[in-house]
Amino acid sequence: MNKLVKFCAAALMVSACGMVEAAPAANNDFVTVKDSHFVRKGRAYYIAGANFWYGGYLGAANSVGDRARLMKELDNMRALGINNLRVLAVSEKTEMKSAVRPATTSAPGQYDEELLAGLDFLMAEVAKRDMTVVIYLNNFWQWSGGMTQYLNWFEGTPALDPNVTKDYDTYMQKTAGFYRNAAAQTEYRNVIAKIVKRVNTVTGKPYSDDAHILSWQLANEPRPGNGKATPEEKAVYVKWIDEVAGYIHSLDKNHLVSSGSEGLAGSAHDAQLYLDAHRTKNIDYLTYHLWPKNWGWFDSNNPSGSWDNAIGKSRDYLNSHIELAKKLGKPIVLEEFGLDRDGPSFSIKASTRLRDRFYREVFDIIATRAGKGDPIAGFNFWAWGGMGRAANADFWWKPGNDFVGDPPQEEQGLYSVFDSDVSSLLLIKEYADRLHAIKR
Ligand code: IFL
Repeated sequence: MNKLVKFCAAALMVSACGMVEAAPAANNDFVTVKDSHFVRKGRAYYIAGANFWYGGYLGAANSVGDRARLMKELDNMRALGINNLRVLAVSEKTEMKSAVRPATTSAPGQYDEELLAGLDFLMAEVAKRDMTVVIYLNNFWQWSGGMTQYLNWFEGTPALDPNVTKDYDTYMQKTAGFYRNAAAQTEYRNVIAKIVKRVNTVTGKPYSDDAHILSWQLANEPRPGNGKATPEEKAVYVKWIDEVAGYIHSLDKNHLVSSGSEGLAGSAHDAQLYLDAHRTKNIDYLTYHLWPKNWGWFDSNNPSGSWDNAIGKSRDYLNSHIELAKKLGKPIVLEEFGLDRDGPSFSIKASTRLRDRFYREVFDIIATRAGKGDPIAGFNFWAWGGMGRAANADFWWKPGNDFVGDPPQEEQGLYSVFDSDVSSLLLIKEYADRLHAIKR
């Protein structure tokens, strides 16, 4: 407890001292890519980031949001050295139970301006703390409505909730139909234009002039289909990434554009496909995600029996993607990874020994390779739970409950890092400091 109090006091001091007011962006305030690395304000820029999908929701002025909490979360993250957030921009209203509600888009062309202003508030507060944000504009998964909901609108097919059907292969194969549906693509581009060309209602600044946006991201974890995607499906996916990224660049010359891909695990384990999808000049850097338990490498009911396998495969995954980035001469960001609490348990009272061990392995590879000059630009752990707490005995989110790092398709507490997880927070701070100290 003593350690926690000391940590929090130190954290608050750093955040209070470090606050800066939003100022007009100078040209070199934008994150750019030079020689396979990020540069900002004339210096190497490494990301020690968090996933914070609900940041815009917390920013809403109505009862959906909690601005006081949002400001405290940002202060606490900044005090840990977290300098980047990965945030959801929009959500689509759906009947699916495991999706967040309310949604920013209630039907094609109908947008909830009050909720969208939450993203404005978030961006205004991020600017005061000089952090940067990756903003994703769609979701391959159902927890924000996403591509399956677009298909419901424009194809009339039911939005598929794989939490209910339990059939992920069919879900992925059908959801990839989104890339081929012309009407869905038109509405998706309308939404992109609405966000990218938006003028922040809090600061009065156009988003396209906001140097605190690191990149626009096409979607969370877009996949070409399932593990058996056909050559045609792969070609459609590559073309979609190129064209949508090009469209975003045509609207906004200042910001980077990224895909949101998981890497090989989200590319039917086809390295050529992953390279082809990220080769285009319209994609400025590569992304990848690492999920040992989701991918069956780690069994949290048999941690000692599966640990070596999980860590061996994770190391290979981390390193091999850095080699792929080298081939394309672009930076790469590990923008999601996580492991569950000991037990396994969703309870905030459960220890996080295994997670911390896993985080250290991941951080160590990233910091070591970044230190050597390899094109790994940093990480976003999944996900910041902060002050949020699960309200229900079964850990499932219901409207009105706190938002945490785990979206509503998973139990709250599965992968979230809470503000009471002192050992994890200290670890994040240790490696954030290491990354920020790298000079080039
Ligand atoms: O919550 C999940 C999220 O949809 C994602 N990737 C994996 C997370 C944890 O399962 O993008």
